[in-house]
Amino acid sequence: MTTDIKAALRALHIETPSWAYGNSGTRFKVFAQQGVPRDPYEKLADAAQVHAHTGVAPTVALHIPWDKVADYGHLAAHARELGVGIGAINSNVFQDDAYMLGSVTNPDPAVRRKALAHLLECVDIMDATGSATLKLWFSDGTNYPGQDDIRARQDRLSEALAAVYARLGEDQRFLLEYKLFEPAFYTTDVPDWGTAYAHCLKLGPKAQVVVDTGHHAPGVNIEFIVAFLLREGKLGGFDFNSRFYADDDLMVGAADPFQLFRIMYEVVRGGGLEAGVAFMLDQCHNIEPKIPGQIRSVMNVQEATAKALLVDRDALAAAQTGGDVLGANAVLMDAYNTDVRPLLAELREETGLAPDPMAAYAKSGYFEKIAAERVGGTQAGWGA
Ligand code: RM4
Ligand code: MN
Repeated sequence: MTTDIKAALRALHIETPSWAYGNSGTRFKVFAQQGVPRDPYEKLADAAQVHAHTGVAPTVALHIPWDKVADYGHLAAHARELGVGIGAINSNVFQDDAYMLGSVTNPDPAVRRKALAHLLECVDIMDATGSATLKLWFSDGTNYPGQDDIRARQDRLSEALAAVYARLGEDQRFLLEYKLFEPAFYTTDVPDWGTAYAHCLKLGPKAQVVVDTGHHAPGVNIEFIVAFLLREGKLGGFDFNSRFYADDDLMVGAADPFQLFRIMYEVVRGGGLEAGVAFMLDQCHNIEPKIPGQIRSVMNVQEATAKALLVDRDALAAAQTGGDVLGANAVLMDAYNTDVRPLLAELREETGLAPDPMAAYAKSGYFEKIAAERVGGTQAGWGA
């Protein structure tokens, strides 16, 4: 039993986002931190630290154009030298002046062409870096009733998605991300999993849905969405983070570790650990140090997964079939209430890692090194 759980935990890969290593903040203030990377190469070096101490974060998601470089093949080779690989390529059609009224759903065909050209360029970058995954998130929507034709915007979206889909290679896929609101306040063109699912279903197997845990209304049962999408073969991945109010981008498992456990239980239950689901973090560390913030987040996902793997599935099934409501609930809660930290410490030691990644990073001297070395230049942040 423990051997199986350990094997599953060793196989679990959590992808960190390049943008988590740069400065970020709110619309009120971005607080600069010491030692922050000045370019994508330095972001990869920081991500490699997270992998070095946790052993389960071997890939890094890029965001284009924040991670624009002259030679993507060179960047991928640099990543390999650091012991990590390039993960999902995140497109960005939300920061150009042209996109004020939308990108792929903009009423102006010239803007739509510009947005599509960027998405196709992202597939070129996938080719150059060996990435198999394109992540599409659109900030498109409207602020006022009557502002644009809701239905026509779906047609435009559908057309753009079909063009991107047609450009994908054999082993490439795209993940369509939904978000309830923000920056659009009245309608959003991909507001929920149902909209994303419908578009992906029409396109085929290389189009899947990505669940950003911060992109729902309060109280939405995310594990239900996960169970449903997995059952349909349409759960492409996660953008993990946690929220108290809106799209807070706080550390996954910090606000609601029980929700994370419930989500990971449905992943385990639905065979998601073996189904190529991408477990990505989409977070910003505004007030906490960034590398430890990522290490803590990776550990939180690991802990929730370990607890999910501990659920006694036979006992649960027996209680469920027997209509034993309290018994079934108790099986789940027993797993959730188990302290899995000793198991994870043991697992790390078995693979030659320190048992406590947070302490190991703090002792490594890496932060002192980057704080001293990374002086001058422009720190990376949103838009760079
Ligand atoms: C969006 C969405 C995307 C992420 C950007 C930075 O809200 O979550 O996944 O790439 O933010
Ligand atoms: Mn996201």
